[in-house]
Amino acid sequence: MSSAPPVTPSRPSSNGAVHAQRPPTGSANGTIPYKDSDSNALWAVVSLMLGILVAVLGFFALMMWADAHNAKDAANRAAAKVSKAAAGATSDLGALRSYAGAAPSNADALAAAHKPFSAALPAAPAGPVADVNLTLKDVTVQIAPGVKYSGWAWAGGAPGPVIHVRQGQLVKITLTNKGAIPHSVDFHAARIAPDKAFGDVMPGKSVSYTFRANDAGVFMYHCGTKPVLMHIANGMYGAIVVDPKPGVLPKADKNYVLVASEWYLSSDGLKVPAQFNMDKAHARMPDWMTFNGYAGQYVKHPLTARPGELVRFWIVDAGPSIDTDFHVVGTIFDNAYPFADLSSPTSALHNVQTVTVPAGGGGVFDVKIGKPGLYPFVSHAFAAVDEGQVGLLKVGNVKGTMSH
Ligand SMILES: [Cu+2]
Repeated sequence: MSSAPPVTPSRPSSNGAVHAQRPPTGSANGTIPYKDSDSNALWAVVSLMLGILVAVLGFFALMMWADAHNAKDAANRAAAKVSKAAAGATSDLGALRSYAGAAPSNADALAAAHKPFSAALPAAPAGPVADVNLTLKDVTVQIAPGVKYSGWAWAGGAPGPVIHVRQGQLVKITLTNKGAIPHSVDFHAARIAPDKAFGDVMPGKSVSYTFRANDAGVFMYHCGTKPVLMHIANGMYGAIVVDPKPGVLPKADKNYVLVASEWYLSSDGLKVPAQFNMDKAHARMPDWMTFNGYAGQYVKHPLTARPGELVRFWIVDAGPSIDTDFHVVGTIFDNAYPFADLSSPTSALHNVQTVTVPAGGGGVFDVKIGKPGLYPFVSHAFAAVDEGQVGLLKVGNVKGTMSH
C-alpha cells in the first residue's frame, strides 16, 4: 500500500560533533562565514580544528572497539574449539574412535570357550642345534571375546610360537612366507648383520639363517619389514627364551611365557574382522592390550601353581609402542631380572614390586607364594588392565575368579 520511497537507514554521523561546535554567529548551513570579522574567522578555524580532532578521535575509538570485538570473537572461537576437542577426548578424538571394551552379549560364554594360548614354556631341544621353523600367514585372529582382527601373523596366530633354546646352542631359523606381501624375521637374541639375515622374504619363499644363542634371557622376535609398526601391530611377533648356563637362575617349578602387545583397530571387529589403524598406532591409542594375544584369557583360564612353588614369568613386551609395568597383585618379586639380563646371579633385584618391561625388551620374574588364592598379574599402567592386559595366577585349589 505504501508509496513512500524506500527508507535509507539513518547512520550516526561520525563527525556530527562538528556541528555542535559551531560558533554562535555562524551561518545556518554551517559553512565558514568568510566575510565576518577576524574573530569570527578565528572561531571558525578553531572550531574546524576541534571538529577534525573529535572526528579523528571518534574514528580511532571506533577502530579500537572493532579490534576488541574481533579479539573477543577469536577468543570465543578458540574456546569453542578447545571444548569441542575436550568433548571428543571421551568419544572420538577427532577421527580416532575408540573400540575399547566392545563385546557381544555372549562375551562371557565366548571367553570361557576360548582355548588360551599355552603360556607354559616348552622344553628346549637336546643337542647342539635348535631347528626353528616359522611360517608367516595372513590369518584372522580373535583378540578378545567376539572381537576378530585381520592379522598378519603366524600359522598359529599371534603371538608366534614360543621358542626355547639353551645358551650356546646354534639356532637355525627357517622362515616361510605364506602371506600375500614380503615379510622378514628379526631375532633380538642374535648378534648378526641385519641386512644379511633380516631381509625380506617374498610370498611363497623360504629363507634360513643361523645364529649362536650366546646371550641368555628372553627376547623378542618380530617381522622387521616396513612399516615395522604395522607389521608388529598386525601380530608378527613372538618370544624366544635362552636358558642361561646352570647356576645363574634358581630352579623354577613353573615357567610361564607372556608376550604383551597392543592392538589398534579400524572397527569394533564384532561382525567383520577389524583391521589396523595407523593413526591410532601413531597416537598410541590401543583398543586392546593383551598377554599372548587375547584380552584377559588367563582370567577365565588361570595359570596355576601349588603353594610354595617357585613360579617364573618370562615376559616379552612386543609393543609395538607401549611398555609393560609388570606386577603380581598380592605378592612381591623374590627375584627380578630387569631387561632379562641373565648374565650372572648378581643381575637380580630382590623384593621389588613392579618392573618395567620396555617395548622390544624382556624381563624375568620369580614369585613364591605360600598362601592359596587368586593372584592377578598385570601391567600396572592401569589403562592396560582395562584394555585386557591382565590374568590370574591360581595358587592352590581355590574356587572362583577375581577381576582387577
Ligand atoms: Cu611382516
